Amino acid sequence: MAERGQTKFQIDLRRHLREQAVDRNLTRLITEIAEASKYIINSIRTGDLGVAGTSNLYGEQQLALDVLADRILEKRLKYSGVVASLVSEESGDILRFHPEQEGPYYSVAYDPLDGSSLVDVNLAVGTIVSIYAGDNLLQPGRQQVAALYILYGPRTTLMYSTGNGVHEFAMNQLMEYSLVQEHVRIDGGSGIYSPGGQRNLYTPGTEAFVRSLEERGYKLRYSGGFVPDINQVMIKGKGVFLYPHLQNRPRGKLRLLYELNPMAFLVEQAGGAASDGHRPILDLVPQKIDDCAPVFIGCREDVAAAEACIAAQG
Ligand code: FDP
Repeated sequence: MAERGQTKFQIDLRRHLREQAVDRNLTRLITEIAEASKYIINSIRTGDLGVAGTSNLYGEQQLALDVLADRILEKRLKYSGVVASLVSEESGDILRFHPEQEGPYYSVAYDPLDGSSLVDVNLAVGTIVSIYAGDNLLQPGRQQVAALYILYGPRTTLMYSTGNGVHEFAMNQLMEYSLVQEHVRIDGGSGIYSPGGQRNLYTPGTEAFVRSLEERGYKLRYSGGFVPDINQVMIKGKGVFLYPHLQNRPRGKLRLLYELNPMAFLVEQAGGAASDGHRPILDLVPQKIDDCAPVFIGCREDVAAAEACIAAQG
């Protein structure tokens, strides 16, 4: 098993998927996404940072980069021959295809460029992907067969799971993803917290939870980007991220299909937990592709403490 720091640069993503006995079509799908990310990185590094003049299904103004990243991924997925349906946070339309490859086929929900408001200030952003077998995208997250995110930071890293732990890769000088660490674990205890949303709009339960963390000396570590913030929990192996229900936004902000389900799958696979304050995120049954939910995600103890505060005070 590769440990962080003992980088096994000889193991690339495709080989790792093969060694994990991941089926050929799912391997193809994941490696197509990894290929697409190379073009997304290039766009982030050199592309237009301005607005596109369009808005997404949440009414948020789209950046030219949001639109471009979306197109890059859509094209790759469409021509992979193994995708039956896909939906992007940016377009909001379910696209259906006839998979041409023999064997199992998949459905994909993705956020091509999460953290758009960080692009102009040059902070880390990411791509998040959720994968189901078959063609139904409106399933509880527990039915996912794979999830991954790519973090475009000073380095580009990729974290994936096909249900057998979480594995971290880093892009090398040849622009290939090389294994850094297998079986990433969130078991380093607590100590850091990343609180999303406006504090003055927290409900009494969330406020009590955050106050209890502060009283115990937790350090605030919040970037404002969901991918880097979750990656911090993964790599440090500890801590909790929250974007709770707010007094004026009872469903929170983050999207179940594109953001919460894939991250909850990865975090659970790493031994952590993800809750909407009452139940596991992965058990929520989506009604619509644009459903949102509150989230408390990270080390098990902190998520359980959040649930207890919300049960007591709302
Ligand atoms: P962004 O709006 O910049 O795209 O869901 C997107 C997201 O960023 C997350 O990456 C981040 O955690 C959250 O929204 C930040 O939301 P606020 O702007 O409400 O703080």
